[in-house]
Amino acid sequence: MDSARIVRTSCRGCHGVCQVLVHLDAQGRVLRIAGDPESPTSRGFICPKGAHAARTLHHPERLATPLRRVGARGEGRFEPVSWDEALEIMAETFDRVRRESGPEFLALHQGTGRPYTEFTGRFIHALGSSNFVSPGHNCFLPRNIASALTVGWLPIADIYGRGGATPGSFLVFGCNSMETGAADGMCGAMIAKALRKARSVVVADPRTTPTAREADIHLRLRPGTECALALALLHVIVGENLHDKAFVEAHCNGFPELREHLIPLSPQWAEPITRVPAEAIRRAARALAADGPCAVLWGNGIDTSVNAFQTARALLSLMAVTGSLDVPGGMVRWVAPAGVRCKSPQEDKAQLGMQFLTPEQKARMIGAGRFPFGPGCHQPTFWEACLTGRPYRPRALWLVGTNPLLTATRGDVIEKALREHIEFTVASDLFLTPTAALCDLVLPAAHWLEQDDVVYFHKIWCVLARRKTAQVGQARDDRAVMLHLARRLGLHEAFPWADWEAYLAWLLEPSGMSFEEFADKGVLLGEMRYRKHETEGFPAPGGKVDLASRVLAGAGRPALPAYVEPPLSPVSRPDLARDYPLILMTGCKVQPFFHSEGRQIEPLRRLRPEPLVAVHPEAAARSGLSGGDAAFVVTPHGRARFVVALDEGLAPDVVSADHGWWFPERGPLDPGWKENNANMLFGHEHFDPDCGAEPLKCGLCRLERA
Ligand SMILES: Nc1nc2c(c(=O)[nH]1)N[C@H]1C(S)=C(S)[C@@H](COP(=O)(O)OP(=O)(O)OC[C@H]3O[C@@H](n4cnc5c(=O)[nH]c(N)nc54)[C@H](O)[C@@H]3O)O[C@H]1N2
Ligand SMILES: Nc1nc2c(c(=O)[nH]1)N[C@H]1C(S)=C(S)[C@@H](COP(=O)(O)OP(=O)(O)OC[C@H]3O[C@@H](n4cnc5c(=O)[nH]c(N)nc54)[C@H](O)[C@@H]3O)O[C@H]1N2
Ligand code: SF4
Ligand SMILES: [Mo]
Repeated sequence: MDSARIVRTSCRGCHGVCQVLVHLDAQGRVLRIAGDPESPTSRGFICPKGAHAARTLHHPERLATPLRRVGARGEGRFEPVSWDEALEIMAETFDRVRRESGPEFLALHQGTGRPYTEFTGRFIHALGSSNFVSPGHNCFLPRNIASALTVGWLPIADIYGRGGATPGSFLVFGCNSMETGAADGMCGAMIAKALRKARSVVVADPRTTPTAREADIHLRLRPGTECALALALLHVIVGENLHDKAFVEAHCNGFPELREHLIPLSPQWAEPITRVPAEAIRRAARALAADGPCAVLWGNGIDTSVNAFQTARALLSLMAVTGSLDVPGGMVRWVAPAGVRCKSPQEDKAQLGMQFLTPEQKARMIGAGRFPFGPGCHQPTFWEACLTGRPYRPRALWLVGTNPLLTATRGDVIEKALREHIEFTVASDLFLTPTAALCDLVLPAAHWLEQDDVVYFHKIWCVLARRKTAQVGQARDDRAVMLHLARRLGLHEAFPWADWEAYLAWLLEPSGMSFEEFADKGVLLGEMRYRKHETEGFPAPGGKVDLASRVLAGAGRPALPAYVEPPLSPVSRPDLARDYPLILMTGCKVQPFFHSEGRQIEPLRRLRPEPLVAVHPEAAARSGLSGGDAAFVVTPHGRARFVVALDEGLAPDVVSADHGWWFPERGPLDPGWKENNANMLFGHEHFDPDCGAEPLKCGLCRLERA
């Protein structure tokens, strides 16, 4: 297999930072994709999603042209149209809705953070609508917003140790990217490497993940009680005087209040709540403090909870009092490479184009004010409004890279809204997903192998180059489409760039590099500096780490992190627990798939052929089930079918079900998206009061033989 050419680029099969080598034949077809051993961010690592990316690129069912619906909604009949026609329809409709009803009747709903995020918020905000919808309330953004309010920037585990030291202790708290590949801009393999060097590794996870199995201490908590655990860890660190006094004195506001607040929140208090022995909490806290600087790896395990925001605040306090913020081997603040217009996380608001909204337009957002620290328009509130028309019903919706029938809760509400209630719907995707199949217009999006890009989305370590190596059909980069539409709709101030190439050139302009020169370099690293607070302070309210937050208090929320029992638990709802005795976690990520993606990619599907529910053998036996049996997971909201996978690493009353399942092989008319849909097992009743997160990893259920 001689390759004619090897292109160095970076993968976007997930949120990772893996640099890869794409081997092409003389005709320019992809022969093989391998990890790049010289990459400072991934050091040769590649996961199956990256290695098989060309299967997605060339998949026979990939969308190749824009499609316009010709039959009734959901009938699956489409005809190809040209890009010119598709863009004309969109521009005309968006303009008409904006003039007739007002810009808020336009909405944009994106999926997880992907390259399009650079323009999605900016586009809809520049139009004058604040209805920018995403899964961000359940993912990453609560941690981001809590960080901005507490520290002023997003702390990142210093796993590369660019200051000469990797973390001495790790607290892995509801994060499993070491197994799944990558998340939040961190390469799982590089984290695993740093974990092996640490003196102490503490894993807080209800499942016995491979990382938990190898950890020094595994705190196998009851799902949804992580805030209580974090507070008890803090209680020990502060109560036993293990905290960094000099740092706290110089750089924190509200420490005396925090100390006072923690007095009753002892390991003995936390033990019956979390089911973690008090002694294990004490040992963990002492190890984290003694072996620090302490790096925290946090993830969806804390996001998908009604305590998401408060847990993030508690963990930020832990980073602060252990003196781990912005020290080598601690939780560091990114230094962007000089000469590239890649903005820092603090400038996200500007990047999202918030400045283009008037206060009145902000107030017209669906669900405005419902969650004081929620990111953008709250996804479940948005879909309910589409159904009920309260406070109003959007008329035109653009779905960019999202499959909410499967990845959001209440797919039934979303289906009805798309079928019956929204006048004009557009989906941009690589495939005709169950969601796209209900839309009026479908746009073929470019795969990462089809993109030239300056990659800085997560703003963590580096800026990477992505190089276009292929073009299939008429697929287009989402951002090029947005640029084009923005110009047609007169959004020149927000989108001054003539085209995508002009935008990339603008990003690189201060460096004096052309895109080609940049792509040849492949990666730019900033000049890392630590302890920036010693000269600059912390850009949080009050100029120091804000342990007792007046901003939260001002919003009527607890100034100090507080634990709340999950709304659907054996403790809060013993009445329900009689019929639904098991605790349900959903959507722990698996390596072969990215949410609802990848089911049609044969080598990935072989790694996980069917939707699984992990069950402790005792619980399985009590429900009359064995491994490999088909079972329904039943909640008060619905039932979904899974195959039982026995797992002794779980507590006997905890089960964990896959999310995102549909069966592309059955065709677009009946891809089976309702049968195994973990997200239809939840209602729209329970949310984190700060950020609107949903308790997707702590519900109640029972198992029934299917
Ligand atoms: N292969 C692959 N990689 C991905 C993704 C994917 O779908 N597939 N998705 C990407 C996205 S969008 C994201 S946001 C990230 C998410 O990546 P992670 O943050 O790693 O998210 P999860 O795998 O959902 O959950 C992490 C861990 O939290 C644990 N957990 C569950 N409930 C609790 C709890 O109550 N308390 C605590 N402490 N822990 C709990 C779970 O058992 C799990 O091991 O991954 C990204 N990377
Ligand atoms: N029960 C449960 N549900 C969850 C979670 C959980 O833990 N439990 N996790 C949640 C999390 S963390 C997230 S982030 C959401 C993710 O929710 P989504 O982002 O909706 O999920 P995906 O299935 O990854 O992506 C949707 C579509 O994007 C398309 N796509 C991929 N790349 C591109 C691109 O560059 N452009 C365009 N236009 N399309 C593209 C894919 O083909 C796919 O059909 O799911 C959430 N859902
Ligand atoms: S971990 Fe993510 S970025 Fe890395 S190879 Fe896999 S899919 Fe690509
Ligand atoms: Mo996510």
